Amino acid sequence: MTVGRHVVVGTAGHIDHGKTSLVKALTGTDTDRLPEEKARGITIDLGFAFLEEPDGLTIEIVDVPGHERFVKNMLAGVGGIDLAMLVIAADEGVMPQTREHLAICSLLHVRTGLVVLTKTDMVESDWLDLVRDDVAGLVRGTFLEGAPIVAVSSKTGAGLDVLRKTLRMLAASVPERGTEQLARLPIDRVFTIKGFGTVVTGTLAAGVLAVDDRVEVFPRGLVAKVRGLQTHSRPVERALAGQRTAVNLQGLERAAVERGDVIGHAGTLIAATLVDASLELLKDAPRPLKTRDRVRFHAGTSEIMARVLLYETNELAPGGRAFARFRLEAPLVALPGDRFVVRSYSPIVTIGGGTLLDVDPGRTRLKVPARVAHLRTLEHGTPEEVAEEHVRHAGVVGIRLGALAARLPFGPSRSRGLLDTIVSAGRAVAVDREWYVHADAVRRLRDMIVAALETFHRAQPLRPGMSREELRGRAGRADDRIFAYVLGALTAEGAAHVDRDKVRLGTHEIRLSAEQQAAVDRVEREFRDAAASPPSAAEALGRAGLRGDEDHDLFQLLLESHRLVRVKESLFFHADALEAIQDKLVTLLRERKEIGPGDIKDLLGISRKYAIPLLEFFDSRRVTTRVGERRVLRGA
Ligand SMILES: Nc1nc2c(ncn2[C@@H]2O[C@H](COP(=O)(O)OP(=O)(O)OP(=O)(O)O)[C@@H](O)[C@H]2O)c(=O)[nH]1
Ligand SMILES: [Mg+2]
Repeated sequence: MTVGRHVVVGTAGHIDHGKTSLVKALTGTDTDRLPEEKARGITIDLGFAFLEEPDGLTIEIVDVPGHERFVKNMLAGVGGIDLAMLVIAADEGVMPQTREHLAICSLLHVRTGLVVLTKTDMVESDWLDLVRDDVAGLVRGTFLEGAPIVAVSSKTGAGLDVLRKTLRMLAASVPERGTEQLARLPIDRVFTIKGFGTVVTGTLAAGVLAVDDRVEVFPRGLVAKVRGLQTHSRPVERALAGQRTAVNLQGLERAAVERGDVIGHAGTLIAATLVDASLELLKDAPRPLKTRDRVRFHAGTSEIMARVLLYETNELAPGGRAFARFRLEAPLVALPGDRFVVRSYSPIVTIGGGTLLDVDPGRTRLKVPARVAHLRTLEHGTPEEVAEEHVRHAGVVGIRLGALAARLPFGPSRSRGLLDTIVSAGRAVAVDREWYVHADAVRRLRDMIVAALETFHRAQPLRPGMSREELRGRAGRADDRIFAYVLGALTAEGAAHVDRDKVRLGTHEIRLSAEQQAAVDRVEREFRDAAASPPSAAEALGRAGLRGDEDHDLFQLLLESHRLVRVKESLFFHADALEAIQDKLVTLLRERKEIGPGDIKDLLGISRKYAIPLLEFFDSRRVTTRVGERRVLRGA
C-alpha cells in the first residue's frame, strides 16, 4: 500500500441489518443525519464517513439505505465504489434486499468485497454456522464467492479489529484508478455552506479536478468555476479519480443542480437521450422484458425513465442477453463502458443491467444487422478498432476529435494517439487537424463527386463545368471541409479541375459539331464587328440562325472562354473590342486629364446606352475613377 491511497467502500444489505451501526462502530461517525432518519430509526439517504489508517490508506465509506423503497438512493451511492461490504444480520440471515443489493453490485461490476455478519451478540454459534452456509450459497457464482465473511457485533465491538484488517487487505488488491480519462463527478449531494455557496459531492469516477478549473454541470450546460475542493474533509488543490470529493462551485445557484447531474470540464461530455448498450436480464427477473417496456434506467447517480428497444428480438427472457437501445426521457451523461442497472417500472424491482456501448448513436437509421455489427465491434473490438469504428460510423459527415473523445472510454490523449495510428495506416484522414473522416467515406464521397460530374457532363456537354455549389449539394450530408478536402485531392491528381466556381472532370472537353462551331464563330463575329455598339445576345444568336438568349449554351461558351465580356447585366462586348476601347479612352484621358460622358460618346460614336455602362465598367476595372460627373485616370 502506498501512502495516500484511498478506496471507497459501499455498504449493502437488507433494512435494519446493522449497516449504519457498523459504520459508526468503525469510524465514530453517525451517518444518519436527517431528522426523519433519527425519528424512524432507518436510513433514507446516503451517508458518508471515512477511516484513516496509520499507513496513509483512507477508507471512505458510503452507507446506503436498506429499505426497499430507497433502493433508488442506494443505487446512487454504489455507482462509484471499489469494494462492497454486504451486511447481513446474523439473527435474520439472507433477506430480499440482501439479494437485490448483491445483484445490483454484481450488475455494476463491483469487483471485490466481503460479507459482514452483524448482531452476532444475538445468536448462538451453531446458528451462526448455519447462516455462514446460507451466505456461501447466496454468493456462489458472484463476485463475492470466496470473499471473506467476517462476524462482528457493533454492540460489543467483537470482530471489528478483524474487519478493519480485512478491509485493509482487500483495499490493497483494488487497482489504482487511472487519471487520464475525462474528469467526471456524478453528483450525489448538493448543499450550501454559508459564505461559500453551492457545494456538490460525489465519487470522482475518473480523471482529475483542480481548483480554478472551468467546469460544467451536465446535462444542464451551466458553467462554473471550482472555487475549492475537499477530499475527506480536508481542502486540497486536486482531487483524483476514485476519491470522494466535495466541490465548491462559484457562480452557481443551489437550486440549479441536482443529484444525477455530472460535473466535468466544460464542453467535454455528451448528454444524449438515446444510448445503445448490451443488456442482461437477471436470472430471477420476474418476467421477460419486452421491446417498448418502460423501465427505470440507473447510471452514475441518475435515475431516468426509459423505453427499451431490443435489437434482434422482441422479448428477452430472464437470464438472457441482447443488444438494446434505451430511449431516455431525460438526457444521460455517460461514457461507453459505464455499467447501468435497470429496474421495472412497476412493481419497482431490479431486473437487469449492462454496459453502455454507444452513448450518442444519433438518429441515423441503420438496419438492424448493421447496427448489431457496429455494437459488436464496440463491445469486443480492440481500442484501435473501437476508435476506427466511430470514425467509420460518422461517414462523410466526419467527426471532431472532441466529439470522439466524449464517445470513447480512453481519455482525450489516448484517443488522439489511436486516431494518429489509424491515420498513419491510411484508414482515416485528418482534415483541418481536428476533423476525422474514414478512408471508406473519402472513397465514397470521391465516387459521388466523380459520378455527379459525369452525369453533368453527359447532360450538358457544352457547359465547361458544374457549379461548385451544385456539386456540393450532390455530396449530401458531407461536411464542408471534407467536401473541400476530397475536391482538393481530385484536383491535385488531375482527375478534376476547378476554374473559378466551375468544376469539371479532367477528361471533359467541349466538342462542337461543324454546325455548332460555325454558329459560335458567327456570333463572335457579330460582336467583334459591332465593336462599341454590340447587339443583344438574342440578336446575335438570331443572325447565326439560333433561338435563345444569353443562357444559350453556345453563347455561354463564348463567355466562359472570355471571348465575350459581360459589361452590364445583358450587355456584352467582344474582348478585343473592349481592349481597343480601353486604349482609346486611356489615350484621350492622358490628353485631357478628365472627360465627361459626352466625350466618350463622341470618341466612340456611340449612344448613352453604351457610354454609361462602359464608363462604369472601366471604373470597376480600376482604369478610371469617378469625380462627380467626370472621370480621371486612376492613379493619375
Ligand atoms: N444487538 C445488536 N444490535 C445491533 C447491532 N447492529 C445494529 N443493531 C441494532 O439494529 C438496529 C438497526 O441498525 P441500523 O444500523 O440502523 O441498521 P441499518 O442496516 O443501517 O438499517 P437501514 O439503514 O434502515 O437499512 C438498531 O436498533 C441497532 O441498534 C449489533 O451488532 N448488535
Ligand atoms: Mg442505515
